[in-house]
Amino acid sequence: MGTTMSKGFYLFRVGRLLGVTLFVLGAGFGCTETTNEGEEVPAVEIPEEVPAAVVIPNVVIIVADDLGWADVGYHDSAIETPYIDGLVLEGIELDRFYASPLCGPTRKGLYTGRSPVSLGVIGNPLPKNDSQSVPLQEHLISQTFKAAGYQTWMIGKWHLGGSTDDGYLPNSRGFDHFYGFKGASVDSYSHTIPNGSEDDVDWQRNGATLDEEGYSTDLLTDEIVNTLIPGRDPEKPFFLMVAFNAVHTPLLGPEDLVAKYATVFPDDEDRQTYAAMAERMDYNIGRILGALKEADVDESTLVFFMSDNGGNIGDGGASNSPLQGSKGQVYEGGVRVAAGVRWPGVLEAGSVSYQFVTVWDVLPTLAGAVGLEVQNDKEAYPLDGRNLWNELRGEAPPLLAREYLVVGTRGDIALFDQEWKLIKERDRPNADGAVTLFNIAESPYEDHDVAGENPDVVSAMSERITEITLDVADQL
Ligand SMILES: [Ca+2]
Repeated sequence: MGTTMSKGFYLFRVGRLLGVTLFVLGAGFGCTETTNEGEEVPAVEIPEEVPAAVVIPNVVIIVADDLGWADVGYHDSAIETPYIDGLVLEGIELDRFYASPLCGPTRKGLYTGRSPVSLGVIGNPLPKNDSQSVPLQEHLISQTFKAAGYQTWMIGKWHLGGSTDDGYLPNSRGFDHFYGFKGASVDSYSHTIPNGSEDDVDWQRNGATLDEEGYSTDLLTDEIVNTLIPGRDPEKPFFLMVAFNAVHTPLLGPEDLVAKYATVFPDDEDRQTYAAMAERMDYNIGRILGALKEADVDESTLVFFMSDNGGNIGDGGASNSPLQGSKGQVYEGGVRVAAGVRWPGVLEAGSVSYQFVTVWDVLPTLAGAVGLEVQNDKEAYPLDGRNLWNELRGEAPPLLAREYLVVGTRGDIALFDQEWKLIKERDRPNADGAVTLFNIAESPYEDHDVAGENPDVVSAMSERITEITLDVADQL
């Protein structure tokens, strides 16, 4: 089922594009106002009924950490996630959204629109040096929005680097405000790095380490709903990145919710706590959506939701059923994740897109949705992602997958191309070099290997893997 635009979209779009253009031009003359000044431009009429408040839309990206495919209510989970369900079902459910199987590589693609291979650093940023960080010459999503006059806020998990050099941290990379932590995960209560001492606090606001009490998911949301949204400059739009540490390990959940899920999953303590973390995250997503409504910007705010990788079904308490595999693996359970986009003033509720979308596409797609051009150096650092806004809305026919390559923790690689998914397993006992091929739309649970029937496809895609990964072969 395709999505149609609401009646006001065309008028809205004219006003919005004009507003952005005016701002960029005005900035060169020291002008800081972004209000609707359409009448001053010849040959374009801005109807009076277009409210100034929606001229330039806000953009909010919410990233869950390690949330399993099967762990959202709209995928029939016993874990209650009414606000995530509402967010997705009130807009477009992205049924075939693909991330990397690991936190760091997904975030690299999300922020740059480029593949980790193109960045030249394919792994997780490291805690003791910056060798796997996003290189400083790369353009980030925050910089595109900042250049267009947006207020830019980063809340939660960074994990793009900065363990030794603050130049890699959000405040140096296009964000006006950063509240959260720079590493891979934190203890939800002590805000220290997992298994660290009490001195290993990774919790800060704009560079100043904080000693705070509270549950991290609640604290991150407090910053948004109590400070940022009410205290914003209403004359400017905002770009908000919210990256929760939930539901990543260490598993620590609010006691009342852990007790609730002890009756739902009586034989699995990890899952009880994981479910409690998930529901608490969902509750806080509801608080963010409520704050948008309270501020009367609900209809002028695009909200995009995704998990950064599949659920950790080992010691992480997650479920990806019926998809195969786990976080860290290149099987569907590691990379195909829950996602959706909501924009009440523009998108009609209740559609599902089966377009193949990758995390690399988020930057060009969301920028395109609000009429911005990505400000990257297109010759030196071209995007791997592309703007799929029309495809998602059903206004253009779906496109098959382009080449999309993901790398798992054990060096396994999957390459998507058109209808195919080739998996090359490495460094695994009894599986070294094993190759499987799936028509991934026909075999979404990876239970029908057709490698033997398609030797030419296997050969060609195997060669492409070697070519694509040539420059990073030493990191595999
Ligand atoms: Ca993750």
